[in-house]
Amino acid sequence: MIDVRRHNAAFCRDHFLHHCEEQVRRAIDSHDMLRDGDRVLVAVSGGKDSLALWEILGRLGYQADGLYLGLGIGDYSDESGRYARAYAADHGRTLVEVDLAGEYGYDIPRAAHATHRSPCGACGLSKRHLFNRAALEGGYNVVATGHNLDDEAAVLLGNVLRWDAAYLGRQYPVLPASAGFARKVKPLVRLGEREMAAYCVLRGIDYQVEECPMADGNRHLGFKEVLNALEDRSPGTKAAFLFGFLEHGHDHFAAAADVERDTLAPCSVCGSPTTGDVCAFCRLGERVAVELSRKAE
Ligand code: Q46
Ligand code: ZN
Repeated sequence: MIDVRRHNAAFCRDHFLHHCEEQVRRAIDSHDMLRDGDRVLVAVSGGKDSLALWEILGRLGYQADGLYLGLGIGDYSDESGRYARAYAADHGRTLVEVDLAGEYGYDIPRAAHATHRSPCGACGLSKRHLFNRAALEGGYNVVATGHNLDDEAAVLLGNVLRWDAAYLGRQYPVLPASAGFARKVKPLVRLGEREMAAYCVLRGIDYQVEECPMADGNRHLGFKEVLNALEDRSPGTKAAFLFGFLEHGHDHFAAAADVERDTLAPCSVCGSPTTGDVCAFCRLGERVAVELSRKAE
């Protein structure tokens, strides 16, 4: 059915499905991501990675509910929400929903416009904040996201090109819980994008195939292209880059992330941990509100 060049292997349907589930099990075990009794909230976008993750966690016997964030990115968001809801309904799973516009008065296109930031900047910080908040408020102690090997290698390349020590210190498949933060885990780090798409197709999971229309300014797409070109010439490069860093490089940067964590204090508006007085999410909301009221005058 499918070859995976970095493993120098070709799989039939059943062995491929087993391979994917086994890679997730190994990622969870080797990084001690999940334990008995954990309440897991899976960040579900309606795309292949998050739906495959939700499916595999269920098959591995973990209790995991989904969280869908309505980002308000036009038809793309409407359709993504439909895939997430359909999966939950068909599989009898609980999907928690948070709607950015309904609950905070703005969506991602408006936030990007009002703040003159790239949509992905506003979107990324909103997602991180709202996933964590929804987990804590819902009594979940773990947030699981569908970041795969390609995503993580691309983020690593970006962080290395800037030698961003604090980001490198935080780039790890599991971030332990700390004051105001649920544990964060990335159980798909051992699986590539193409494997996740194939997994969904073979399991009959319908997912949002369209890319987000606001992804144009997303730097990670460029990093992915570069890594794909390298991978094409020399299969296994991406995995060697990421896993080499996790094994040999990450520890050297962990102290930089610790220093940053030690400076965190509750946001004066929402109480989430932040390095400033008001957290980035609340500042974003304030700027959008000011801009929208200015326009209304
Ligand atoms: S949803 Fe948001 Fe992504 Fe769209 S605006 Fe960018 S970050 S590309 S994963
Ligand atoms: Zn805040």
